[in-house]
Amino acid sequence: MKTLVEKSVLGQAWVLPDCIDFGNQKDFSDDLVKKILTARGITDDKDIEKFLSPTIKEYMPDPFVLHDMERAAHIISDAVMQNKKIAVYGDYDVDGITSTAIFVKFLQSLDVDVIWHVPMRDGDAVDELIKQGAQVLITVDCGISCVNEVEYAKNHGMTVVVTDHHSPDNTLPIADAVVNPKRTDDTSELNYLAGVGVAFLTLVAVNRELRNNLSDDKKRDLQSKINLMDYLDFVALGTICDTMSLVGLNRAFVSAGLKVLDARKNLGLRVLMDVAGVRHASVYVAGFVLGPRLNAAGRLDSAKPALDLLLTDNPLVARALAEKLDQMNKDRIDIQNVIMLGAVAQAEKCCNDGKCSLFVCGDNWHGGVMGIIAGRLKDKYNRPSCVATRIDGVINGSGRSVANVDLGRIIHEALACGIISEGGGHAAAAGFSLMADREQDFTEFLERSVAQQLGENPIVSRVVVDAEIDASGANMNLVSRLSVLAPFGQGNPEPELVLNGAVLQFATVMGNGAHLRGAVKTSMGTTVPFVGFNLVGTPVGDFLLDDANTNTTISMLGKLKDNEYNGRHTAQFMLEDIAVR
Ligand SMILES: [Mn+2]
Repeated sequence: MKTLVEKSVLGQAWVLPDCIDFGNQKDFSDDLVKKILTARGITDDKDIEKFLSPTIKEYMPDPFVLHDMERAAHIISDAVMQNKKIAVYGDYDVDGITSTAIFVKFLQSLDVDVIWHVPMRDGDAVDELIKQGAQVLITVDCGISCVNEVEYAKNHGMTVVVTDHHSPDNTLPIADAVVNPKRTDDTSELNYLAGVGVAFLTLVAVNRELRNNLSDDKKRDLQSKINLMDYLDFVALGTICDTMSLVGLNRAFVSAGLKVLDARKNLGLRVLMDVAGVRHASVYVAGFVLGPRLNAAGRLDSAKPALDLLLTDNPLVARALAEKLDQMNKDRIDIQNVIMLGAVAQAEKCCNDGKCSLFVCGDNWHGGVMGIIAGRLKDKYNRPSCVATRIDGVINGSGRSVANVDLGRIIHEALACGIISEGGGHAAAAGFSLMADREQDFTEFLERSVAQQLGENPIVSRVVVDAEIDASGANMNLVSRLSVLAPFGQGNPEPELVLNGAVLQFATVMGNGAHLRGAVKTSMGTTVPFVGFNLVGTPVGDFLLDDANTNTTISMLGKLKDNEYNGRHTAQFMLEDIAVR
């Protein structure tokens, strides 16, 4: 890594992978894309070519590479052929409900007697499914750690197929088939899939099995009408909202799925897009417009209305559900904003006390927004942040961490020494619960552990830049050159650029007063317009809005976007930070 800027105006370090060096070149060669990919670890010419054409055809594996898939496909297709009653059991987030939806849709199109269940935030319901006479239980996006529930279902005569993508514990559930790419004995190398990706591959396997074995004319006829590609909008949605890395098969799912979403084939999603006021599908729309609305119900109460929306074919019902979810999302934002005020006040105090970790806790805060708030605090204060709610003597919370602190490890250690009563997670995110009288112990343990992991390294946020170029290169030509890297998202971020030699022309506050826009002049005499969201009130905003800085030469960090206005396309820079060099 080469350090471009040690300390930007926002106090960040800007670093560049060694293999990219465009310096102040005004016209960079065609291998810009190749260099960016190389820096991101895609080095082989063949892999680069494959990356640049993320088609299902190119990426689709044989689903039977997944451990236990053969058994799962057998059980499910047999159940279909023998007209058994099947229950689908999902989770309450977007990944869980999209997984449930594709399974239910598939089975319904085959005239199977299918029932489904998504949990409330608290509570379980295998019993309910048994009472309703289900003979086969299929779990999607969950089940791997439900050892007791699976055993219970088995003891009551059910055949159980678990499909999941969560890391297994030491003991696998005693299901008849357990499809999970994170099983230690799974060799598929598909452990980056979302729950819905695993569910989709299971359907591909079941579909193939049915095609080979169906004898009943009617069912064969029904099966022939199923086009699994129509489900890819759900697969894309679940994959994006579960923040899976958009690499490999996920990249293909998302590319193809966004096209299905854009074709507005699913009634529920189409109406939800209308209610939210968006026309076109994108990773952003899936992750930040549809996702929060579909998640809102599960966060506040039960995911049922969201799942109902995905499954309905009644336009009036769809409209009512979409409006309900939209309202629930507004309620969620209100709840979140109130809690955020309290959380920020506590966090400021931690920072003033010189702490390198944040633990904030409130009485009866809504548990459904703890993770979101922890993420916000982490971004705002650049410290590992835990946010928790205290209800009836018990504290439940979520944490989010910065790049150089493994929070999951800390939570596991806290569990091992009995400070917390439950907990788990990975480096960047974790969940935990403890008795209220251990709050002080946990706060101290967290601070000590974070300090230990940081050692001598102070917390400096570091931005990895994809390319440094002369500002004159920031034009539509570059936008279209970089667009071959899309779809962008988790694991495949939009290229982060540094524009050098930009001479500030003007900057002005826009919108509600939080954002600003302006323009710079380049060495070639061209102008590059920029916008900066939430920069007013930051050191960058102060610098740009100060008239004394007009005509200063700056380096700008951000992303170059296509800005369409009245049918005209121009390159616009989304400014995030600046440096004066
Ligand atoms: Mn999931």
